[in-house]
Amino acid sequence: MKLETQVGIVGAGPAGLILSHLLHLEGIDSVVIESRSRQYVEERVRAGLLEQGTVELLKETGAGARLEREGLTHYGIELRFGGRGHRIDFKELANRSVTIYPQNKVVADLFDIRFAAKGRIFLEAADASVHDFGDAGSRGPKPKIRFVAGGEPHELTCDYIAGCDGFHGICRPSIPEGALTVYDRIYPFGWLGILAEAPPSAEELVYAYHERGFSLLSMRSPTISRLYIQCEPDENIEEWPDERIWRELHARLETTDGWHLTEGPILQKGVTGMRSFVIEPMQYGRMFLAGDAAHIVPPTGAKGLNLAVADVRVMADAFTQFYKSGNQEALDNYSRKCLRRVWKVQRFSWWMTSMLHLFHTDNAFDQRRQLAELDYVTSSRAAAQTLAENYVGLQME
Ligand code: RFL
Ligand code: PHB
Repeated sequence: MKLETQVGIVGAGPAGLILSHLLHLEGIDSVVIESRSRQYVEERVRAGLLEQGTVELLKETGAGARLEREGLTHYGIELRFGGRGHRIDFKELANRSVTIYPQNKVVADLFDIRFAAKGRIFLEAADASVHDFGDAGSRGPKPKIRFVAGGEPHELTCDYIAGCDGFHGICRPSIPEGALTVYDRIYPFGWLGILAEAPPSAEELVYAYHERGFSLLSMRSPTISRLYIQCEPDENIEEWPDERIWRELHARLETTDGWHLTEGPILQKGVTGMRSFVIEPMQYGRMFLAGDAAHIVPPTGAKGLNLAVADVRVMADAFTQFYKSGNQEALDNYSRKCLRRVWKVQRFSWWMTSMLHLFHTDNAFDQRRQLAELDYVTSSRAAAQTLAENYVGLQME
């Protein structure tokens, strides 16, 4: 079947869905192609924390009704080390907040909105491939996205392709080798994450440094906790029965003032590797990459989803300018504009990761240095403010 649209979007994660929603509000047509089922995408447990700017965007564009009801607004986090907690007060230091609201709900809300607006989304689309998107110097003819849906081959002709297909997608690898520069760092550890049916044991998130390794207490709702522990990058989850996970969490989160970690049935568990990754530029001919397709951050700064949203905001503005006036300047500047934020967020995510995790290559000197850094961050207003303004989200340019 032959189809046409203005912007062909590969991937219905947060980046692809928010982009199609923003374009729709500007009267720009798009088609989204997603390899998974709606149920799979809506049940995938991933991010949990939204910056205030992300929350405001969703609310201002009519995608925030459930978020307004169910999101948990937080005005700080706790850094815990040496058996004691130290609060970083976002309200006082940055006059902003963050919101706990799970990524799968963000995605579910956007599916509802796009389908209600008769948005075209092809789910369970197999064998997607991208063609004729030009090269670095010229835009060339109209690009095409080919895919198979409902057992039938489809060809979508569009003006532009938005590669929102995540780290393992097909868009980035379709750009000829040598056209992109890759900046990459793989960390020598991973996170073992659980979802537990237990009321969160703290009101705000707790990032804990411990000689046994990092741990994080987060949440999804007033009845569901989300907890992580630093583990080996290739940790075998089979070797982690529930009791072992709880034992490790108790040890790493323990305080000297009798704080208590509430346990509950573990609903889900998994291991994630950690890396920092950026490609430059984030565009090639008529193809623009956004979100995890273009960059990955380690999750310690809670930035991946928020960065994906920042990218598609810039992209939607650039398309709007182009379709309103024919002016391509904003499209030409897409990558440059995004990368300024991307690198600042990379720096912050790397810094949080380096400060809070145990590195096997480190010695006692490095551990003392990490503790001194935590002491500094929690006792100097200037240092705490630096953490706060990055954590709540840098302002959009
Ligand atoms: P996604 O979400 O990976 O969506 C890409 C979509 O593209 C589809 N796709 C294809 N479709 C068609 N054809 C193909 N060939 C395709 N290949 C792939 C996929 O099925 C998918 O639906 O990328 P997007 O939209 O860029 O969004 C990025 C975020 O998902 C990611 O950065 C965050 O989850 C990262 N992250 C966090 N981010 C935050 O902002 N705050 C957090 O608290 C936070 N915590 C986390 C996280 C990521 C984690 N993991 C599991 C990596 C915690 C964890 C544990
Ligand atoms: C989460 O709730 O999943 C979460 C929160 C903060 C992070 C990472 C993950 O830094």
